[in-house]
Amino acid sequence: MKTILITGAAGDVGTHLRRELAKKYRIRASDLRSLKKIGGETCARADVSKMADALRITKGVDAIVHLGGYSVEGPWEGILSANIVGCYNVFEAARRNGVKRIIFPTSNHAVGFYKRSQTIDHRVYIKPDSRYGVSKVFGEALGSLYADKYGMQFLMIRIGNVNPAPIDKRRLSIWISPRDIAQLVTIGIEHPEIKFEIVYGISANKRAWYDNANAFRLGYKPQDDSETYAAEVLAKEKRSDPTAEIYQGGVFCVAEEVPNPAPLPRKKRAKGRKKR
Ligand code: 15L
Repeated sequence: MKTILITGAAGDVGTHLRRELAKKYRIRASDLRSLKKIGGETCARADVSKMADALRITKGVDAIVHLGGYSVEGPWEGILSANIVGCYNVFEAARRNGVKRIIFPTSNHAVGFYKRSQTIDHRVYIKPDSRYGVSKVFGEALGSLYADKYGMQFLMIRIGNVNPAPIDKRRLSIWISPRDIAQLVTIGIEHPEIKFEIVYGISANKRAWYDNANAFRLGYKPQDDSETYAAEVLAKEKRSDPTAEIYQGGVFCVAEEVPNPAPLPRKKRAKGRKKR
């Protein structure tokens, strides 16, 4: 059985994945925050903005799902340390520890300034909609470098929104169910021919604005479609900013800060703010 490190394991996506993958893999769950053990997994508290922590948790694993980081638009200091320094540390620690396979959940916000009227595939030029989106592009670029220069293998999943059900109109286009994201991550761990691939992390949504041909080529067969929830979601939809309505990234295209669903522990947050 393969041992898989999941960073940022206490977050929503991490928690869904740990549940979905618990029977398939030996999971090492890691986070800055304290973790409640799921099944037979092992837990490791770590701050990946410190190289020593990144080296410790990446030792002896077969693959890494690097979810850890700032997951929305917010202050630059937080994004810099969690998503730029943290991402570098995890990829570099993996290289030094001989871990070849990394699944990097990048984001729809790496290309959020494409219009909703457009259908885009994995080859489009990046159009980040936020500092957060830029940090995801950094992860994609770093993965590309480590694939070409060091022969490491990366599946970049530009995730839409992972949730048991879609929560609004924009998410009807970019929603992915927990079992579908688990399927994509499994492809990232198991597919024998991955060197560097970008796919979109969405279910089989009728309203998708991505052409996810690259994921299908790698064997992805999504089980869910947000359309099942469309009537209910649209009935509750509130008006949002007209600019946000035009672009795929929605409110990330106009906001300086989006509420963080996974805030840092208080001590770290205060440190980030002071330097602003
Ligand atoms: C993301 O990249 C975030 O990590 C997640 O929290 C959601 O905000 C999602 O995008 C989204 O666009 O809904």
